[in-house]
Amino acid sequence: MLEECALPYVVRPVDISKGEQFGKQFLAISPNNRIPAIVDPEGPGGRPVAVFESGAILQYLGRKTGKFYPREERARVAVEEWLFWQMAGLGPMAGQAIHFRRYAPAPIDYAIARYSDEVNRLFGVMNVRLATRAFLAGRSYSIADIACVGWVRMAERAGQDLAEFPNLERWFETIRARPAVERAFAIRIAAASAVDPRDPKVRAVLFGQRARNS
Ligand SMILES: N[C@@H](CCC(=O)N[C@@H](CS)C(=O)NCC(=O)O)C(=O)O
Repeated sequence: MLEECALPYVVRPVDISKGEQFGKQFLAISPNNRIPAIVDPEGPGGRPVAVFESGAILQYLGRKTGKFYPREERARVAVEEWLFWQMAGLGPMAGQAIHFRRYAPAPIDYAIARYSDEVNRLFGVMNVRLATRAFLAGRSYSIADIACVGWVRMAERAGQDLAEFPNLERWFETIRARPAVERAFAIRIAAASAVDPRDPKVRAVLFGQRARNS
């Protein structure tokens, strides 16, 4: 979204494998100890604003720039349906599918099937939707597509073959070819590529998290 809107930005990596997401400074920005989060130094009223949760970030940037988030109510509600559909469905389910397929200490067939099937179903929902529309919310590319594309890119890891979903595949290829998306996909963050969720030290930070009361 930052690339699409040609907004100036600086990437500040948070190494979640080392527990940097629990740092006081980061928690003040993102109290759920998750990336992504942004700080806009020129927020509302000219004062800085911090935003966490990718859907909220996309809506914020869409409102700020007037891009990829239509103002007209009928168009906006369609964008929001698919944005929330990702936040509540595709993102969490694909995340679990990848976890149980790649990171569980021992394979649990039931969990692998449950989450892989659900991603398969969700891909099917997109595939049907995209049979008659160029993009998820309709004719125009929007923050809903931006929210979903990263997960479709991980199809294989989530146990899916895009060839099974021709409309979704066409949508993915169209979006992937956008120069801003190419630039964004090309960003390599050294810390992120070094994360190995099989490393016991990393596992101790990332998995089995329970409530922290301060
Ligand atoms: N619903 C959140 C999900 C964010 C999320 O799960 N981020 C993961 C990395 S992809 C994270 O920061 N994990 C850190 C941790 O588990 O401590 C969003 O869309 O922003």
